[in-house]
Amino acid sequence: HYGNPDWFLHDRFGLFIHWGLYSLAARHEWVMNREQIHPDHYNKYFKHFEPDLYDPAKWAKVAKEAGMKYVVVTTKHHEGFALWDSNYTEYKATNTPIRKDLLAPLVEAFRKEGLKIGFYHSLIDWYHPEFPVDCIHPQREDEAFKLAASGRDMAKYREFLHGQVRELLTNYGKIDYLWFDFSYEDRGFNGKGAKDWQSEELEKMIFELQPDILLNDRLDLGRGVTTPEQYQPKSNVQKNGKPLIWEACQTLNGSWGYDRDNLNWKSSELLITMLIDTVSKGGNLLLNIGPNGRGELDEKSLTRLQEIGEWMRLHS
Ligand code: FUL
Repeated sequence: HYGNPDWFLHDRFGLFIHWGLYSLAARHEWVMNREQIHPDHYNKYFKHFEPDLYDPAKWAKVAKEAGMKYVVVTTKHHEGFALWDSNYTEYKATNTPIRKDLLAPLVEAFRKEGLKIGFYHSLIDWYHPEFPVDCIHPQREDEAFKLAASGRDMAKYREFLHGQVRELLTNYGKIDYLWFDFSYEDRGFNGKGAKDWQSEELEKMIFELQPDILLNDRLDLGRGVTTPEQYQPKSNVQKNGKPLIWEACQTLNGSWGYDRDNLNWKSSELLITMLIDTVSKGGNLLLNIGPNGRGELDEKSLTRLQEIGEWMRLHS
């Protein structure tokens, strides 16, 4: 049940990309939740999503030059918007003003630079009409919304979830890594875990479609790559005395999605120290960028990736 981790353990350093409608809002990928924005209002980002400066070949080149060996891109984040031309929804890139599948050219560009391909996929969906309102849903305090949503059927949502995963693992060639996000059974009202996603069945389908694929640990099955988020573990990561495969997931400034007014940028020196720290403890580093709503990488991200690349070259 574990895919083949050999390349992953060898490669050690990957690029995480958070890119979606929230990039246009420009203040964190949880903006819909944090500001409890109603889907009808959030819709403006969908109507105006037109990343005219999108150039995945440039992103791939920047990653390659930084010494990164794989990419993990958000196919769909919690907001529910699909970056690809999914048959299961109208809420997708091909129906925004850009009118293109944005995932296909990205996969192609990164493959061309020799990087392995990973898909981030949100188990959570704040747009889908059958996803029950729960403790972390943006409309959790909206009584009228909750009443209208009371008949929502998780089984129907699950069909959609499994269907979209099937599409992603069928239409884009060999996918090396699937990064699900996330389970929260213990977080309160209607919290969700393996039985809600039917994780066992989902995992079975995934390995049928992509026998060598690697999975992270967020399907709530107690296996897969362990993914500590925004902290550096104290030592190598273990379970019952046995070392685990793990990946430190880190941001450049505390936000995963593009956050225009953020002032918390880590220095290149700190990021390099984090890379060394991670690898010295037997882990991988998955370092994130948040391109903006026009598909551009801001100067601060670019400089940091370039400086990491300079250090990598100096130290072979
Ligand atoms: C979390 C998500 O909720 C964040 O938005 C982000 O995608 C991070 C990598 O995983 O659990």
